[in-house]
Amino acid sequence: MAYFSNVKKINFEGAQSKNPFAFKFYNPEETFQGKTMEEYLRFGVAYWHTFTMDGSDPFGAGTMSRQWDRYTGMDLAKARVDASFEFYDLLGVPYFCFHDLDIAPEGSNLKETNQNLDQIVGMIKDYMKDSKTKLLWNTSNMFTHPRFVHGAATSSNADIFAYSAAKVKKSMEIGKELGAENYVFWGGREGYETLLNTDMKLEMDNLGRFLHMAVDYAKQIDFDAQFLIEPKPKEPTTHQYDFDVATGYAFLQSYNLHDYFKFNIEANHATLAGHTFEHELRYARINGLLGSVDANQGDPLLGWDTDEFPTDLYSTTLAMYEIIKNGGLGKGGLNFDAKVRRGSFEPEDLFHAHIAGMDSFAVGFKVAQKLIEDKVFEDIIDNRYGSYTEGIGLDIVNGNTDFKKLEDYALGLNEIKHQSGRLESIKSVLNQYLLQAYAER
Ligand code: XUL
Ligand code: CO
Repeated sequence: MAYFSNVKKINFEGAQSKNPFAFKFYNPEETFQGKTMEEYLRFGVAYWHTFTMDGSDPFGAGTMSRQWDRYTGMDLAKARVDASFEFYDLLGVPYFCFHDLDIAPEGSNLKETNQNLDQIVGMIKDYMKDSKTKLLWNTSNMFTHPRFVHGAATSSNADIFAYSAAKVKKSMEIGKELGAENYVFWGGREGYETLLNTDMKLEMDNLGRFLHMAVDYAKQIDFDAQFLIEPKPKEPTTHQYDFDVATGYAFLQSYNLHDYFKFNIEANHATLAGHTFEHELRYARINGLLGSVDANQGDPLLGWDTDEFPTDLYSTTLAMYEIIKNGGLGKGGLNFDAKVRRGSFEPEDLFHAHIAGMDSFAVGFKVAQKLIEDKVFEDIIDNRYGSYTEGIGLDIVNGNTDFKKLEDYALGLNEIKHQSGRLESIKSVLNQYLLQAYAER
């Protein structure tokens, strides 16, 4: 049956269009550096927010009106798969992502859960034969079930460590079966609530051991997906071990895992860690670790992960600046780890939300391209750090000096001259570029 019979294929109509079911800026066929916008941006739909979750929050019941919700159990899981591929085709989106639990219900034991998964994975595989939509990444949900109350790979209970390994093993097999381009590790419960009952060293060592076993198993089964760590500082756990990119990178280096992992960076996780989205992207990029993106935005007035669809054009522009500077995302993509608001309960809202997100990143992409083409930030930065291109600065950068020589130099300095940082002027130039993106249309 059709779940979205009111909706026709979403096409690009341009900035003047008043059709709420059309792209205004995302033109999948427009090319940049020999790639189409579709190939460059690699948008993905998050299965959990779009087909599985019902709009409930800690204070209230679900609100979403979803035709597939009249089914239960495996029938519901199958109806969701039908709905998902209808949605991908209408939206024309190239990728989707899921957790094991999003696609199939848990059975009464692990064996039964795996059998449920096998059935649904077979069905997804059949759909994928005719659909252009591919699997950007999959992952394992090791946070919802009460068995993960004390964590998964960092649980105080060794049985849960083993159970978690079995789940990730199965998920990797599923990833291989469906041709996943990446595999994500988000450790929602890998952290601690209080140090008073926590052996932090053992927990972190165990996480290191766990990830090494995952790397080994991928080799064994020839699963060539890029492994990604998705940092988040807190929520649901008070303190997560992969707090942010810098903390995650230190962890990977300490446990000799840095050759096997990159980062999946989520905007709302960045802001929860007290960083901007672009900070996390930059940190990963300059260390060669920018793998993929969970595209969303938080609410600066709230202190939790609101997972809103991204519409802030400053943020999408500065994010796309990092992504273009990175030469694109390689195997990664822009996965909308975002949910419609509880009040946006109609199925059509799922289209409006994705259109808003895709258009916002398309604008960001175009503005960032122009900023880079005109070397706006590059010129400002080259000029600001010009003192390192000659004289003592060049000696510092080339390693041709030491404290004694620097002291001699400093003693001879009479007057130190600075130049203005020009922040207000730079922000006004950024506004100009953003507004021009519209003016040119
Ligand atoms: C939770 C979150 C997850 C990961 C995958 O904040 O972002 O959905 O993306 O487990
Ligand atoms: Co995420």
